[in-house]
Amino acid sequence: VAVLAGGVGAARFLHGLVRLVPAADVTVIGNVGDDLEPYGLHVSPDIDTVLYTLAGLVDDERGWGIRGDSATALEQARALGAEAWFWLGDRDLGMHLARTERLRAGEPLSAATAALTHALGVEVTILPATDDRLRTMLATPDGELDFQTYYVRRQHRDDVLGIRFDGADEARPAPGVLAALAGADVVLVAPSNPFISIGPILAVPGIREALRARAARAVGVSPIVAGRALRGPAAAMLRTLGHAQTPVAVARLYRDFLGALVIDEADAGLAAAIEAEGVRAVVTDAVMRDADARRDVAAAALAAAGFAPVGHAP
Ligand code: FO1
Repeated sequence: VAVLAGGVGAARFLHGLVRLVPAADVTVIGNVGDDLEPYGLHVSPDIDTVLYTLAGLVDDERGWGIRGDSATALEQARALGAEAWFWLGDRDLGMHLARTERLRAGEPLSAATAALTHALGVEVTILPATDDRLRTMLATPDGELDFQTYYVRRQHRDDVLGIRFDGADEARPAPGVLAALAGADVVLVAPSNPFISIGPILAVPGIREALRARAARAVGVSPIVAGRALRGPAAAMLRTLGHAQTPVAVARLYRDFLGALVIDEADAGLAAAIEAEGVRAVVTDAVMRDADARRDVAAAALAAAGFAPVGHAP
């Protein structure tokens, strides 16, 4: 099973999926468009969110970072006059030190990610969409902002008028990405923001083409329920970018490679409009309230792909 994944929503979905499918049979293709280099350290927030969630380390309330982490280093930096608007816990900082050391030694991001995944005892394969530099840039009324300035520093309050993926044209899929997409029995698109989480993955030349080339079309899970995003600015972005704030817009954004879209019962009335886009609509309770709900949403996506889970560990 190959899964296109952003941050928190995707991580929770994957947490449900690995209760149904052996972790070793799952390959995540992760977003690197929100990566940043504070203090010269390479931070891959979406990949770390997936990693920490699957390792059982994540701070469940926030959805990112490590549960119970202290921030002594950051507080000291602030005391010494650093701005430090991007919150980095001490243990999380250790992750970025370990990653950056590998990158400085010449390892590609995919190799560093594999080593860190293994070190945390996570059996899922996590592939960054690309090893090359790709950064999400947002056009706003105040000018163009890099992703974390928009998202964290300015609390995603700016209207997003356009999106650009800096470096995407020259980026190549990381080793294993195209093979995973071609060879998977099932490709799933996690309930992530289509513009800023899945968009940067699809912007890597060759990835969208590989999805289109599959005989068994991908199955997505809508991140939009009842006109709202499960989390983050997806609904507002749909509006400011000229789309309806509904799963119909999600179906339209993915229609060239998507076979089915899992939507929430609250949106059952939109099924016909989704099917008019050429995408089958599968209605379920799609809100991941707790661990069982994560598993049930993953089960609905697998079933929509015609794949019966093997009844893995509870
Ligand atoms: N999100 C915030 O809202 N504020 C932060 O200071 C912040 C720090 C941070 C550090 C490491 C990490 O892995 C994630 C972090 N996030 C933070 C979350 C992250 O910026 C976003 O959730 C994703 O990039 C969007 O998918």
